[in-house]
Amino acid sequence: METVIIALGSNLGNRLATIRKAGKFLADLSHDPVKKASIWESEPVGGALYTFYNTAAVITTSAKPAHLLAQLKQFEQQCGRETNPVRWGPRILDLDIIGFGNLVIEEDNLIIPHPEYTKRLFVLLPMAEIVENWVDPETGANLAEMINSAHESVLKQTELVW
Ligand code: PH2
Ligand code: MG
Ligand code: MG
Repeated sequence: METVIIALGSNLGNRLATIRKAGKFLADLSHDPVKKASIWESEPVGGALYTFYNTAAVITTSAKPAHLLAQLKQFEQQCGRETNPVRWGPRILDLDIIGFGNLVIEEDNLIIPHPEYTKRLFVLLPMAEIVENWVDPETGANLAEMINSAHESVLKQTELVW
């Protein structure tokens, strides 16, 4: 059984309804109760448009990383995400594997830990609520260090329940 950190993002459609639906999906997937961070309202970073809801969750699973990735992708599509949008186009749902136990994987379509999360406050701040003691297995950096060196961005914690 491994502990897996998943980042969630939505900036298209009914964002709250989609994140709640994803919460049910993750609960079905997880062996143990899902740990959920707050929902953060977050200005788009990079080329993205429209304000996001971002959050993070911790699940436990005995699935292999590639299998879990396939399950997440399938659920994104089931929620209406288009398969071939422009890079960083608006998305109904984005589910990213951030960390998978202490694994380090570098394959063409699966890089763990997630290659960009270390600079993204919209991932790090939700993570800090639910996995305070996370240390990146590749770099050895802890969350406080990553948060201190992350890109500046505008985000605000909400009281929305999911
Ligand atoms: N995801 C991106 C690009 N930019 N910006 C915010 N605020 N939140 C995201 O989830 C996000 C983004 C690509 O996955
Ligand atoms: Mg993704
Ligand atoms: Mg993403």
